[in-house]
Amino acid sequence: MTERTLIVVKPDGVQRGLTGEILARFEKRGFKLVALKMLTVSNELAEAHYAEHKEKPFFPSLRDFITSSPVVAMVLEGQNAIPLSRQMIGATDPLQAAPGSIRAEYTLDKQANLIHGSDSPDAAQRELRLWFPELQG
Ligand code: IDP
Ligand code: MG
Repeated sequence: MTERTLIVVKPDGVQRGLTGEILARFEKRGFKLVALKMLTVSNELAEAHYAEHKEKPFFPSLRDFITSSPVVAMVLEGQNAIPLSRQMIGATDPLQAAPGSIRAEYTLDKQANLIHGSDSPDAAQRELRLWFPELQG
């Protein structure tokens, strides 16, 4: 099934110069790049995007992190794009991130973990509306 997913290279990934490398992994895998933009996340977008985490103890720190400097957001398309990209990204817990996954290759931090990817079709639809309203229609 062809799916679209939202991928965001977080501030740490952009600052460390890993945007191209991360995008290249998805391109080489066979995903189609549908849209791409660099932006600084507002508090409003951070709170809407991470609404499910609003009550978590780490939320204030997460909001400060994601709004701290520019990110690169992209829409990727491909067969099973949502679960496949999550597999390529690796688990949130650094100790659980599969060897070879993006997080396992480039980070050991649970918060500054380089990349966001939608985790379900519902999340992808919600996040794509939020980040790329210009694509809807
Ligand atoms: P995900 O990005 O793998 O889907 P989520 O559990 O949805 O992980 O959490 C969203 C983001 O919040 C994570 O990618 C990470 O940046 C941050 N985060 C999650 N759990 C923690 C934590 O326990 N401490 C600090 N930051 C966290
Ligand atoms: Mg998540």
